[in-house]
Amino acid sequence: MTFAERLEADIAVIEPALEKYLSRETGEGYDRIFEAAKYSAMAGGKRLRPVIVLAFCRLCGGDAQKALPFACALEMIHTYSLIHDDLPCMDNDDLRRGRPTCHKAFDEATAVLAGDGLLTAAFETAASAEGLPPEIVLACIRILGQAAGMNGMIGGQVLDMGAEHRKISLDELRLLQSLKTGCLLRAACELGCVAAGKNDAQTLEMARTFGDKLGLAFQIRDDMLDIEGDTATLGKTVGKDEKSEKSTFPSLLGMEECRRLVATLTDEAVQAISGRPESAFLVELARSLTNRTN
Ligand code: GRG
Repeated sequence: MTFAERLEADIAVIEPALEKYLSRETGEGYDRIFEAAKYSAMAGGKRLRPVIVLAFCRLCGGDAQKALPFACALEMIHTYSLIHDDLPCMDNDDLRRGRPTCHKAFDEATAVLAGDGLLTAAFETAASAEGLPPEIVLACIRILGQAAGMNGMIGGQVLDMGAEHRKISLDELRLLQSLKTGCLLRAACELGCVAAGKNDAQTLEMARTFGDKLGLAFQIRDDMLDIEGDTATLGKTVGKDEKSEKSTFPSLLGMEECRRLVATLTDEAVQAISGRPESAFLVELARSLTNRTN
C-alpha cells in the first residue's frame, strides 16, 4: 500500500468510528448537544493524531483495530480543544476547519458544553476499549488524561494566554508549544505503542522523541502558515498572531530559520524511528508535514 492509500484507508476507518462513538444514546430533548459535538468533530480536519496512534500501534507490531478507541478518544480531545480555543473568551475565532466555529453555528453556551461533552466522551470511549488487558486500557486512559490536563495542553494554553501582547523568550515559547500542541502529538505516539502492548522504556523513549520533534516542527509550520498561508486553504483565519502581538517562532527567529528548523526537527523525528519495520508510513507522514498548506 502506498502512503496515500494507507492514509486514506486509516481515515476511512477513523471517521465512521468517531461518528459512531458520538452517536451513542443521543438524548431525546437534548439532541442538540450531540449535533454540536458532531458538527465540529465531523468537519474534516487532517486526523493527524488518530492516524499516528494507528501507525505507532502497527510499528510496535500491534493490531491497529484495537487502538481505534484511543485514536478516536484523542481526536475528540483535540476537537474539544479547538472548540474552546475558538470561543470569544479565548481566541474569538469565526472559522475552523473551513466552517463557522461551533459557537457561531450554535451559540456560546452550547459550544462550551459540546467541548465538555467531547472531553468526557473521550474517556468513556477509551474506557470502553475491548480485547485488551485492563492494565493497558488504564495506561492509555492515564496518557490521555496527562496530555490533556493541567500539566499538558491546559497548562500550555495558560502560558499562551500570558504570552499575549508581550515578547517572550525562545525557551518560554518552546515550553508553551511543547505543552499546548506537543502533548497531544506525543500522546498519539505513546498510545499506539501501549495499545500494542509495548510499554518498555526504550520503546516509549523512541515514541516520545518522535512525538516531541514532530510536535515542535508542526507548531513552527503552524506559525509560518499564520503568516504565509491563506484562510481558504487553512480553513481558519490567518494573521491572528500578529494581531494579538504574540511571540511566535517566525517573530523570534525569522521565516528562513523556521524553515531550516522544521527540516532539522523532521530529520530528527525520522531518525528516532528509522530502521524499524513498518516505519515507512510515519517517515512519509513526517516529511509531508514540512511543507503542508493546511
Ligand atoms: C476551557 C475555555 C477553555 C479553553 C481551553 C484546550 C484549549 C482551550 C486550548 C488548546 C490549545 C490549542 C487549540 C492548540 C492548538 C494546537 C493546533 C496546532 C491545532 C491545529 O491542529 P491541526 O492542524 O487541526 O491538526 P485539524 O483541524 O487538521 O485537526
